Amino acid sequence: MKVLKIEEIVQGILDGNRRAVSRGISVVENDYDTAAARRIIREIFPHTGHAQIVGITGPPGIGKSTMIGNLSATLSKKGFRISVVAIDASSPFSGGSLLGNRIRMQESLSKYGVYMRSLANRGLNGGLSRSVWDTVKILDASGSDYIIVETVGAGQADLDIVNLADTVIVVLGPGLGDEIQAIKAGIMEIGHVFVINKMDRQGAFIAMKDIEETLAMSPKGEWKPPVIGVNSLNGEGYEAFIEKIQEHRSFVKSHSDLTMRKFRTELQRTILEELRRRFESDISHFLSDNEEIKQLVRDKIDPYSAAEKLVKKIA
Ligand SMILES: Nc1nc2c(ncn2[C@@H]2O[C@H](COP(=O)(O)OP(=O)(O)O)[C@@H](O)[C@H]2O)c(=O)[nH]1
Ligand SMILES: [Mg+2]
Repeated sequence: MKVLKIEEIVQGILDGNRRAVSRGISVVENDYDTAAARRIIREIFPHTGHAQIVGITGPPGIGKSTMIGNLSATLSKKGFRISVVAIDASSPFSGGSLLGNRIRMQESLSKYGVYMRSLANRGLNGGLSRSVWDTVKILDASGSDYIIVETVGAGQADLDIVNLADTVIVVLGPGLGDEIQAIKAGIMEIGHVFVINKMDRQGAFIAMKDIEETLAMSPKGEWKPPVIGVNSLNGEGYEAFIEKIQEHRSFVKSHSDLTMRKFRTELQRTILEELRRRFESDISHFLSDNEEIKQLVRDKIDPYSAAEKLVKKIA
């Protein structure tokens, strides 16, 4: 197979060519050629902004992957182009699902032409890594209408999804036991649509009521997060669910300050990463052989005071 040149990758992405999309994602995922990765993003960026980025988060086993199978099939049937990104999973259909179930899901994805990609997450401080942001841009420029991102269901990466996604779906359900309070702690503030999955199971209505009550006590913004009950095994509740996703898209589109805020957050991260990259080698070089440092040690100057003194010389 011929190796694609950067300009072929860029053109292929804009044409919606899957091989070019996959190559492009591999370039931004691996750090071996930063210049190439940056060039791809620079050239495709003017063609981004169409897709709705939908983040799906919730505890492991709650049914996120099953849900994505249903969502992407339903949206595809309506004529939309769907891409799926699974963070930190060898497949988005690993976890609790049975093998047969997993194979059926993948079949339905390929039947409807859904593009699927798994990414390892190596973000600083446990947040989502830069490659996730870049991957979403590539999928956006390639003509996706919806980009569905499934997070791991534990920790910082799940909260960071609010910075990446236009619409955050928080999935909860019956049977979470006492853990529910810990799970809710971080996640309640980031959801735009709350979905109670497994409505066929006992305790689903209680779970739904619990979430509604928690939301009723939360501070109110202009968007009131709805709570929808679904059964992902038979598709019950999905029409109402998809309606809410589309409603939230219209809400975001009519509030340009939200887009601005997202851009500002991304810019701030990019600047911090750039500064870190730039100063890291300078600092270790500066510290490696420095008479002044030896003196600081001899004088028993504490690291805070020493750093304050030295920062002025490096930066
Ligand atoms: N009873 C019931 N089981 C479900 C439902 N949705 C998903 N499951 C099952 O829950 C298990 C975990 O699903 P999965 O999608 O892998 O969860 P994830 O870890 O959140 O991605 C699988 O065995 C699914 O078949 C539902 O609505 N009702
Ligand atoms: Mg999963």
